[in-house]
Amino acid sequence: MSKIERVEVFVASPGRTFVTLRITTDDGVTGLGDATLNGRELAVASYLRDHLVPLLIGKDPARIEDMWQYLYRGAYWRRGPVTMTAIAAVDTALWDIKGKTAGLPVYQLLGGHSRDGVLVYSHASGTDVPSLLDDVQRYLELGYKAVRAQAAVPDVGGTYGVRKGKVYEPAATELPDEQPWDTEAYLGFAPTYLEAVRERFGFGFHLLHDVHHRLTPIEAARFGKSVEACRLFWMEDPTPAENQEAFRLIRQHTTTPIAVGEVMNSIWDVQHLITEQLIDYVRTTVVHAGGITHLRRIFDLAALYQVRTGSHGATDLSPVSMAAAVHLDISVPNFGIQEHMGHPDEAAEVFRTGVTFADGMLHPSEEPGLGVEYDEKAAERFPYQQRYLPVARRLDGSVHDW
Ligand code: EZ4
Ligand code: CO
Repeated sequence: MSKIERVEVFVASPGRTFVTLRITTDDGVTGLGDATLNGRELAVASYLRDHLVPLLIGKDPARIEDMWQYLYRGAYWRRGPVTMTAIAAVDTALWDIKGKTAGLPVYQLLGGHSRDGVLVYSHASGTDVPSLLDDVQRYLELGYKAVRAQAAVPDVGGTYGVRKGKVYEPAATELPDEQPWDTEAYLGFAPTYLEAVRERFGFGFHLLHDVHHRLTPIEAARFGKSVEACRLFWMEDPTPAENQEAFRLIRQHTTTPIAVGEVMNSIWDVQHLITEQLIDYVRTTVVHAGGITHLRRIFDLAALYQVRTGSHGATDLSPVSMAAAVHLDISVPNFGIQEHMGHPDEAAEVFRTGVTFADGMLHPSEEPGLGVEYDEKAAERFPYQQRYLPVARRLDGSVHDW
């Protein structure tokens, strides 16, 4: 039996912050896990360094399921983003090790190909409608078969999802940027630019939109109804999902498909959304929902209820997470779509990934394990930088869901 000999936690900011776990066995096999929780990175790094590393040393890296149960049940305290991201990092690293030990890419351990490639969507945005349309055109020319569209609400600003640099990065300031929010202005404007996109480019590609938790259930119902003619692939996070029951009301009013789950961390957080068929796509991820082991459990539950997968894949999910996502996406029967935003250029100096993009799809590496390498020497050139996600305030100054 091989043993876990060394466990390292790296925190670096190559263009943005990533927390990376590396587990090394006594026979020299290494595995990587992503532990990045945007804006709360050091809490997960501490959970790993201070609480999990001592539990891992000397353990059998082959017992992935047992390790998951040990870390989850053994904590006594359950769920939550910090715990589940830390467990995810360990789980992902152990799958990487198992693949390398078996000489197989991780997707082969998960049952092999269920499809030829992983359909992805990218993010088009604009400060106004013409610049959004130019951006949609750019992504279609790059070969994307699915595009998310977001534009800044005129005169209000603060709209979610509008890119400033090369890659959309909401965690861009040392302390939270406080941004204004006006629901009525958004509800009046957003349908008009989604219609403009369909008018200009037609229906030969999938169009998505992220509401980013900003609406009440009845407002979300109104929004979904008002964009039905655009035939969206989905409207994402129309209302905050702590109250899963809230989605029943939205469902009763609109046929616009619904995607939820990027901030959810466990099967229990999405249980009723899935079993009561209140959503169409579940967006939980490897990194924030307990690793490959737990995410596969969520996806299997979803399959029973004709809910498909649509995992989060923003810049704050490292190349390690993205590789793990692609291995899972290519193998599960109920895959829907995968978000794909890419990373700042500096990230490529630290992470070498075998994931490739062609014809609107991602393809996993054929290397054993996840197919990602971490260059810790290069990472030293990018010391940790404190960054927070923004906070939204309504026009009367009260805090809103960002
Ligand atoms: O705001 O990942 O669909 N994608 C998103 C993201 C999230 C960030 C938060 O860290 O909503 O851009
Ligand atoms: Co989102």
